[in-house]
Amino acid sequence: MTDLSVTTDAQTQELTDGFHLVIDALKLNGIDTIFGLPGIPITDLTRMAQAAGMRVISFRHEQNASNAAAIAGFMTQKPGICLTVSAPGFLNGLTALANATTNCFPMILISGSSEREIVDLQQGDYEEMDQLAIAKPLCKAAFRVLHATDIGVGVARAIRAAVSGRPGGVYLDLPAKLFAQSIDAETGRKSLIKVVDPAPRQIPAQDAVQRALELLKHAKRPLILLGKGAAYAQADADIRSLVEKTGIPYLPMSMAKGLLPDTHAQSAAAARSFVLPGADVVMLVGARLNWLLSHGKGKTWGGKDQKAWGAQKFIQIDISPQEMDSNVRIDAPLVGDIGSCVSALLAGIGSDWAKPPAEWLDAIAERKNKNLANMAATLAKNPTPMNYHSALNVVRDIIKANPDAILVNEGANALDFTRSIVDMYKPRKRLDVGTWGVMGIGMGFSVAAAVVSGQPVIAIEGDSAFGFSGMEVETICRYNLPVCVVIFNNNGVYRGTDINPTGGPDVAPTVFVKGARYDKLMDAFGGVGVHATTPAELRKAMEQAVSSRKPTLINAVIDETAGTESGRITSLNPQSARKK
Ligand SMILES: Cc1ncc(C[n+]2csc(CCOP(=O)(O)OP(=O)(O)O)c2C)c(N)n1
Ligand SMILES: [Mg+2]
Repeated sequence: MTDLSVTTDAQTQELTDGFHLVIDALKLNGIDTIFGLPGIPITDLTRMAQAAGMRVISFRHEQNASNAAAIAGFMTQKPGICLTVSAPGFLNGLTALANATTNCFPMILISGSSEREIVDLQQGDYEEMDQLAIAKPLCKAAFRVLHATDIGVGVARAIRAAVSGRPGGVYLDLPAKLFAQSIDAETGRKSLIKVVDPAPRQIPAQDAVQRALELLKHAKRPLILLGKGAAYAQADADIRSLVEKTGIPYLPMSMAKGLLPDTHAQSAAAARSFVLPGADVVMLVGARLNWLLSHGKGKTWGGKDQKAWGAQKFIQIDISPQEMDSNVRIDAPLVGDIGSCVSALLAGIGSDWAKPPAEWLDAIAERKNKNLANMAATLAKNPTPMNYHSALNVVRDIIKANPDAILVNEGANALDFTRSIVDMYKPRKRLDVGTWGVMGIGMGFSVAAAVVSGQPVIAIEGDSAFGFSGMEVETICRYNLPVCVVIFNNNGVYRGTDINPTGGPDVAPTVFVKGARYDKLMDAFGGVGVHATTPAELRKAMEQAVSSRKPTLINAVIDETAGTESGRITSLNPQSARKK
């Protein structure tokens, strides 16, 4: 606790204030890092937090600070903190707060706000905005603190809301006046709350466990689907045991890659389009049946048309009871925290669990081996110019040699090819665009990943994707973070080949400056910039980046014709019936 003292004639009274109580409340709860961007009314808060021993990581744009807080929350199960100024700073942080909520990442966006009396009468204050009202529909919970004595409760409520149950984003509104409010230090100290058991376990009901086990036991073609909820849970050993003891093939969703090594014999990732329609019982572990899984129906799942359900039965493990039946019937809902659910299943399977029929496993292995062989042949090619495959063959080797490195990934083709080509070996090492497929997470995630883990970070970025947060390469250099950004530069969004059909001087909307040298951006801030046109150059530069831990940006030139519209999700583009 930091105290301020004032001497009056009568006595010396120890005082504290809003600034110090916010810092003390966060520290009391084990929060040691703030991602943010200073300005009125929170500049002094950032200084004082640093003076109080917190790590304060200052960004160039709040969206990136907010994305950093979100992914720090995912990696640590502690709410990541983003601190911004009022109205515009708050709004800049809001997209990532909403994205965090959608992805179930625990974070707290703390924004300073203007004077309530003026805001509420709409009298035109400096950066006037009713931030609480705007944040509410976009996050899991939103709170405002008006009195210094309520800071302890406000921070405690924000922490609980962020991490308990299904995690998500929380907004905490701190008006400017609050920071300077002085109160008696002892009163302040007593008002703080160290949150006990912020994310209580939620034990599944025994009958629900039995129902799930019954279904699984009688399955002829079972499949386990691991989502990023399973990765978040940090129940890695139990999840691996469950998969291995049951012998059931599994598919990892993007951010669940590495929960078991992608090279695991039971991974069915290379036979996805065979196992989804073919399975008779599917157990979802922290994965939702949203668009990323074609809503659990349609042709992907063996349905006869886009809306039709397949023949499979579903077991779903999720902390939120409302998730059940969201898209198709869930035959065995298993509601609880993933760690508790998985350990209850493990206890129930005993030691004489029969492995799935060989017919199913052999059929998967056959598809898988064929697809892996095709992939290996494609990766071995060395075309000029370099394409996604030949470049990713290098990235794949670098991650294999450095399994503790964290892979951040965004783009369209740059995302989809990386996800399918680059194997992950450890949990929570792949961080990407998540549920929304949002661009702009790249540098915020990279900074946070490096700060939180101390491990090298490799960011594979489409050239468009990078542009959303590119200025943070200065942040990476300023904090000297071991981040290697690789830009897959194909001169545009999806491809660099579109032309303006009118023949006018403007280039097509998807096309950027040709042959741009993103590596020079890194030079500007003292990092290492490399221009790579061949896999050999890319390999050398990546190896050096990882071993030197120097901030590095590699401009990897990719064939501008190689990508497809929207990567793998071309079919989501609406089509005009009119002839062009
Ligand atoms: C915030 C946001 N804006 C726009 C989009 C649409 N979008 C999807 S991928 C993408 C960029 C794809 O280009 P690039 O990153 O260069 O990857 P490439 O396919 O060229 O490898 C865009 C703009 C989005 N997903 N999110
Ligand atoms: Mg591109």
